[in-house]
Amino acid sequence: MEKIVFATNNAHKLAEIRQMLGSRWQVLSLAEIGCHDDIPETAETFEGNALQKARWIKDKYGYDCFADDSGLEVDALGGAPGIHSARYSGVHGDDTANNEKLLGELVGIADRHARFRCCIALLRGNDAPAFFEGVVEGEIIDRPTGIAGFGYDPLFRPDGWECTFAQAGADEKNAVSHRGRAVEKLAEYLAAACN
Ligand code: ITT
Repeated sequence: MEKIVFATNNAHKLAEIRQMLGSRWQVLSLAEIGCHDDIPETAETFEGNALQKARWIKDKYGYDCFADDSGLEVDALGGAPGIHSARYSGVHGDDTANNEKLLGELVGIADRHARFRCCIALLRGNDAPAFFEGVVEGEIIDRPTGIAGFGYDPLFRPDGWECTFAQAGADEKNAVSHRGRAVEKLAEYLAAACN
């Protein structure tokens, strides 16, 4: 099985990606390649940040690699938190505080429309970088509901669903999610590139 590194420090993302790609690819974590770096994310776009993370690993460790930069875009907030989703409340990765801040910003606002966006950047061999994007539209509900998933999942109800991502099973989420859609494109690309 071909090995590829997924450049993330987010254990939830790693679990989702392995569930989706694990039967076809040996997805290595950063810990498994001995990387404990705080990888910089200083770009202004999802694409730029995804490429920055993948480039860090490829240049420093030499592995074929992909990275995911993702986040929530809320229309009534002009697309915030966007690329700042992981640290919206000021503390990186504090999901509870991020959700509280989001609900606070939306008090009294009727338009709850939002989307998750995921951009994957792939660096393979000496090829130019390849990018894969996935989006899922939905709305922000009034209070956190459900305990599965991570991040803003307890507040996000996809269009056409009765429940949030945090009330769904992993397979159900992956089938429609921003990450699931981007990974589907990545998997197709890798399958074609390896034939
Ligand atoms: P890495 O950079 O190490 O991959 P990270 O969590 O910092 O991990 P991002 O910079 O891409 O990753 O920020 C993504 C944030 O967007 C994440 O922390 C959540 O707050 C939110 N997010 C992304 N995908 C999500 C999902 O599927 N469900 C809920 N929230 C999500």
